[in-house]
Amino acid sequence: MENNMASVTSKELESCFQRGNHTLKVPMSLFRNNRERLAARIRTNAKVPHAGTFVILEGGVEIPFNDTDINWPFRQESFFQWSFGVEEPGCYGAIDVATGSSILFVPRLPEEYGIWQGKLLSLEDFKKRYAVNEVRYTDEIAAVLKSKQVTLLLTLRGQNSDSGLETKEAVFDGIDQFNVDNHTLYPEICECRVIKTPQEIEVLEYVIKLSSDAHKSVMQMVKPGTAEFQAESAFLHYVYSVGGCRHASYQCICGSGQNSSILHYGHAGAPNNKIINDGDMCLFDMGGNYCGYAADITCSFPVNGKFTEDQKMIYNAVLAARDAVMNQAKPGVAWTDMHLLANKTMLTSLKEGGLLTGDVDKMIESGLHAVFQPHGLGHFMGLDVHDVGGYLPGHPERPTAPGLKKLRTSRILKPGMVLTIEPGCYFIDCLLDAALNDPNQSKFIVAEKLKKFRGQGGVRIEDDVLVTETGVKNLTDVPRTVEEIEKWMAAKKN
Ligand SMILES: [Mn+2]
Repeated sequence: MENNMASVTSKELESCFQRGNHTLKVPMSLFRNNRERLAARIRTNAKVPHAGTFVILEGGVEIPFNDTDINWPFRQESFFQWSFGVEEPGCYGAIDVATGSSILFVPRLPEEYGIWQGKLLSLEDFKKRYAVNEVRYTDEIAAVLKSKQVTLLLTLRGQNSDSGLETKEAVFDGIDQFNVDNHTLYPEICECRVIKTPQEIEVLEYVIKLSSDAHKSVMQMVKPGTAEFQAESAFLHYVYSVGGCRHASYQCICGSGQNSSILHYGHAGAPNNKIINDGDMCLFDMGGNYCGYAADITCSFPVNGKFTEDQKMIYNAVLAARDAVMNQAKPGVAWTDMHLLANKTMLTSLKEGGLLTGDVDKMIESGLHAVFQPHGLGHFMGLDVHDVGGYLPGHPERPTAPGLKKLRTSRILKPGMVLTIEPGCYFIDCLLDAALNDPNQSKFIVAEKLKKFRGQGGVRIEDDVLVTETGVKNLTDVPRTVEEIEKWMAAKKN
C-alpha cells in the first residue's frame, strides 16, 4: 500500500464504481487498462493494420419482460463491461488499435426522459464518469468514425464454448461504409479476459471474500426447519447490504437432503422451496457479483452442525480431492490432469470408506468417476461465472472421455488465471441405476453400502483460486474441514 499524499489524492479524484462508502472503489482505469491491453495485443497480430483500425463493440440493451413495459434487471454485456465498465444500456464503444484511445457512444435520449430518469447526463458528464477519451451519440457513430479516417472495423463475433450461443456483433447505421473484420477480435479479447490484471484481481478478491462472509453468515443462520429459500434470501441480502452486490452471479442453488444432488437445483420448477430437515446435508452454491465481477462458492455442511460418520466419509473424500488439486495446481499443469487427480483421489477415499472395491485406475477406465461427479473440476471465472476462453484456437480441444468432456476448459494453467476448484460426490439415481446395470461399473460398487447413501444427496466443495507464479492462491475464506465447520456452526449466536 502506497502512503504518499500525491497518490492518495489522484486516486480520490479518479472516477470510480462504488456503492456507498463501505464498498470497494473500482477505478475506471481498470477498464482503460483493459482497452489498452486489448489494443496492444491486436497490434502484435501481423494480419491487422495498426493505422485506421478500430474495435467497435455494442453494449447490452434493455430486455422487456414479455409484452410489458417492465424490463428484466439490466446487466451489462460482459465484453462491453470488460472494456468500458459502463452501467447504462444501449451504448457502443470504439477503441483505436493504434493508440488504445476510446470513444463511448451513448443514446441521445429525448428531454422528457428526465421525468423518469432524473437529469440526463451530458456528454461531458459521461466522459468524466467513465474516463474515456471522447463521448458522442450513437446516431453519429458512422460520421465520427469517418472523421477519424477509419479503414477497418473489428467486430465481435464468436461462439461461447459453454452455452453454444453467439455474441451479438455490433451493427449501426452506416456500418456498410466500412471494411469489417468479424473473426480477429473474438479470440484476442477472450485471451485478454483469461489473464486477469492486478486491478481485476482486486475486485475478484473483494467479491469472493464478501461472498465467503455471506456463506459463513448463512451457515450460522440455518437450522432444522429453515426453508431453503430463506438461506437464499439471507445470502442475497448480505452481499447487497454489506457489499453492494445488486446482482448474484447466477441463481442461488440451495439444496438440502436429496436436493443437494441436483446440480442446477433452485431452477423454476424447484425454486429452493423445501424445508431443511434435521439430519440433512446442505449444499449451497452462491456467489455475489460486484461491478460485473463474479464469485462462485459452494459450501456443504450438515444443517444441525454435526456430521454423521457417513456424511463425514463422503465429505472428506471430496475434501481430499480438493486438497490434492490445491497442492498440485500451478503454471504449466494441464487442467485435465487436475480433473483426473481429483477423481482419482476421491475414488480412493470412497474405496477406503467401503463404498467401492477394486482397482481405482480400472474404475476410471470404466467411467465410474463420472457417475459420482458428472461435472468438470472447475472453470474460468471473471465477469462471467463461467468465463470465456475455455476453448480457443491454439489451445487443447474439448476432450471426449467420460467426465473430461464436461470440462469447461482443458487448458494449461498460466499465472493470472482465475478458476474454480469444485470437486463433488453425488448420489444421483439415474446415474447409479445405469452404473448398477453396467457390469463394467457395477463390479466396483458395494451395493449394500450404496443403499445407505441413496437419497442423501451430495457434497460439493467449491473454491475460487488465482493461479500465481508458483501455485494457486485460494481467494475463498470459509470453514472447510469437518472440524472447522462444526466449530463455526457451534459458535452461532442463537
Ligand atoms: Mn462453479
